[in-house]
Order: sequence, then C-alpha cells, then structure tokens
Amino acid sequence: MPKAFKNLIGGKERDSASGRTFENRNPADWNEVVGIFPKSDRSDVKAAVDAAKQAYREWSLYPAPKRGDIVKKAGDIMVARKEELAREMTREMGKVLVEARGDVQEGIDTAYYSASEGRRMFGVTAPSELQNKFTMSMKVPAGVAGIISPWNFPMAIPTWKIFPALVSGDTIVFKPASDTPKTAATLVEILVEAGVPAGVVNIVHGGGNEVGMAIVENEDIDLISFTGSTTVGKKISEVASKSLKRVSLELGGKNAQVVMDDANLELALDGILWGAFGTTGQRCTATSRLILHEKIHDRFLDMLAERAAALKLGNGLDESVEVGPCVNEAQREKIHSYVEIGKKEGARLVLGGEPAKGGALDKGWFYKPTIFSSVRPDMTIAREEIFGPVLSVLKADSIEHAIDLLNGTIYGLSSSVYTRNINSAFKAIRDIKAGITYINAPTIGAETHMPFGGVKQTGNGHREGGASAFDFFTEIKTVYVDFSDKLQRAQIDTYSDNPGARRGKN
Ligand code: UN1
Repeated sequence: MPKAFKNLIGGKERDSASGRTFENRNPADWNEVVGIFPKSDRSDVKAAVDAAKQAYREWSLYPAPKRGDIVKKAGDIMVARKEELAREMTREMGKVLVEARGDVQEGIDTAYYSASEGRRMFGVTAPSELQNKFTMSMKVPAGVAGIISPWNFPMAIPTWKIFPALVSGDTIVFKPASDTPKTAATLVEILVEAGVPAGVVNIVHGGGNEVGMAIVENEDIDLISFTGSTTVGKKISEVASKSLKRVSLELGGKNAQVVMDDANLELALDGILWGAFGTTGQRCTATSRLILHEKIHDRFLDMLAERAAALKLGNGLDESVEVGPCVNEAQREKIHSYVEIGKKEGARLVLGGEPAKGGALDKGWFYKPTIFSSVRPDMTIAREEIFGPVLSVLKADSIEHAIDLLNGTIYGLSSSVYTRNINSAFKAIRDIKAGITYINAPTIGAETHMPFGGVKQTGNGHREGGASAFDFFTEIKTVYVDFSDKLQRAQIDTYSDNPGARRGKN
C-alpha cells in the first residue's frame, strides 16, 4: 500500500476536511503509485492561513540570525539526505538522477545562502538634512506568504521561496504542485526537524483552482510567490490585485541560444543538448529556440541531429539514462500538439516528433527529442512555450539579426550566445531583452546567490535568488529619530529663506 500523506496545519498532520485524496504516480512507470495525498479545498486553506497568522508575531520577533540558524540546520539535513531526496524526486517527477541531485543541491545552496543573509539583511543609513536627526531604513517581515510552486524543480524552487521567506520573518502557507507533492512534504518534514515552530510553515496539498486560488483570494495572505505558466500568473495577478497583495511571478520563457560562425561549435553543441533536452525540456529556462549563423547552419544542424538522436531515454533512476519522461500524459499530449502545429505551419521535422515507445518506455510518458528546422519567427513553435523536448531552429546572418530574432517573443527569461568575438558578446549583453544572458554557456545553469527572473511576460519585475529574494519577502520601514528637542520641518526649515533657520541653533 502506498503511504498516505497529510497536510501540516498549525503543527498538526491533517487529512483534507472533505476526506478526499489524490494519487501521485511515477511518470516513468505509471503503474507505480508514489503516495496518496489530501485533495484539499478552501476550508483547509483557511485553517492553514489562520495558523500562519497566529504564528506570525512570535516568529517575526525571533531574531533573523536565529531564524537563519534553523534554515541552516535544514540545509545540513538535506546534505545528509541528499541521495534519498534525489531518488524520491526522480521517482515522482522523472528527471534523471544526476539532475535530481542538482535540484537538491540547489536547495542546499539556497539554505546556506539564506541562513547567512539573516546576519545581513542590510538597511540603509543616510545623513538627515536636519541637524540632530537620524535616518535609516530597515527590512522588516512582510506577513503571511502564500507559496505556490511548480513540479519541474520540486525541491529547488520551493526552497528559493520558503527559505528567504522564513529568514525574513514571514510565516507560510505552501501549496506545492500536485505532480510533486512528495518532495514538498519531505521538505516541510525537514524544516520541522530543523526546528521551525508549529504554524510557521503550513502545507496544503491539492489542485490549483481549489487550493492555489483560495490562497490568492485570502485577505489574510500578504504576499504571493508563484512560479508557473504565464496564463495562470495573469489570473493570479488579477485576483490578487483585489486585495492589493504583493505578488512575485516567475512565468514562461521561450529561451534562445545563438551560435555565431566564430563560435567553438563543439562547445555550443554540448550547450544546446543540455539546454534543450535536459529535464526533458521542462524548465522555464530550457532552450526552445536555436538561432544559427547561416555560415554554420547546415553543418551544426547535422552535428546536433546526430547527437540528439543518440540520447538515451528511460527511467531516470538508471544512471545511464540521459532523458527522462514528460511529467504526465497531458503534458505529453500538449507537446505533441505543438509538434503537429509545427508540421502544419511548414517547419521541417529533422528529428523525433512523436512519443517514444517500445519496451519499458511504454510504461511512461516519454517523448522523442525533437528538432524542427526552417522555422520562421512568426510560427507558433517559434513563439509559444512548449515545455518539452522540442527545439525550433532559425537562421540569422549577423549578430544584430540574431539578437532581433532572440528578442522577438513576448517572453524574456534566459538567453545564450556562443561567440569568440568580444564585440558580438558585448552587443548581446547590451541588447538582449532578458533577465539572464549567458555567454558561451547554455540557457540553464542559474546559481542560487544571483538574481533569477525575467522581463516582459516572463514576470512582473521581481527577482528570486540571492539578496534580491529578500527584497520581496520583507517590507521596508523607514525610521527618523529627531534628537533636537524641537520641531524641525524637513524641506521647510532646511531651505528656509531665513538663513538663520538653515543652520539650527544646536
Ligand atoms: C526553472 O527553469 O524553472 O538555471 C528553474 C536553471 C536552474 C533553475 C531553473 N538552476 O536551469
């Protein structure tokens, strides 16, 4: 019998109020049930928000460096359990083991970074324009945070949000993706073991409409951090605006890698294979467009097709496997429907273009690495996020042309340019409209201490990662202390026409 998991609300394990449940299955072997989880609804969300609200004052008064110590301890536990966490993740989500280990490591890095930030969280002091007056700004906790996370980075992305929120002094209502509830449940279990008090982190399992939207609508939630699709992000933004809560959105991408004729082609080839087909293309940062300089276009495409055709698909727990399954059947169908559109719109199918079948592959949601060439920028497969192992190849005749093509979507998350020409590299750095630009490296590979996020419809201006995450999870309090013992009026006494008033009398 698979294990039945529960919500954690106010430090107590609870079934959903309705008693309903859902199954979590292995996408590489759909017969295998990983766990049974509560299918919660609005009333479970309300209980969790009440618990988080109640726990808030005490937690927010606990010193930030000590909140950091608890998060550090969680990082230590993750180090000790890294291999087990990675295997668990591969089983519930499908990414290959080496990537699952990277995903857990990203959580560990975030734990240690966030813990240390508890001893910084710097504010600003500045001279006052008046004598005997002191002024500073400081970061203070922002309240109860609703955390809604996706399935593609089941450990890393929840930690990007939860660890800085905790160190900031916020309490949490966490709704993980229903495709990856187990890794999320384990993360919460680790936080409890590390010493997070009851009610500070609450987890409510279930669907986006029933649980996610109930969190967004709840008036006692002060901020929402969401990673997922642009469509859902827009809906969250709209609903959240009714109560003017702060919202951080990390949404879709249509990331491109440019390969110039002066690039190291072998290096660029390794980059595109990793960027396009790593995590089966199911990353917001995945490379879904390849822009090749016309001089190397045909040669590079041949090299790529040969290497991509040799990628080994299968269950990610087998260390020799390079590409795991899609996360579920609906995702595979969506990917395939984009492939059909690509064919219809006249792109040339170079490789793949169908589910991968045969033997053990029949048990899961596998899709062949797919490459389209002769893609025009106006085609659907050049514009829309597919979130699967499908790469669209375009042709450019100069760095300026390549950058124009790269910028030609509604998204702006990650970008990559392979060139050995320093002028081209710096033009790209200046002119690419994206939150992240890599030179001579693929579109994936963000590090946790650096800002992460995108421009245009990839987000709404916030950044996760590093110190910038703390800007989101805290409020800024500005403080003035006047020790002159008299009324001093900024702007008026400072620049009065009476020169005597300018200097004050002390
Ligand atoms: C995501 O794609 O959703 O840079 C996050 C990367 C990872 C994080 C990706 N470190 O690809």
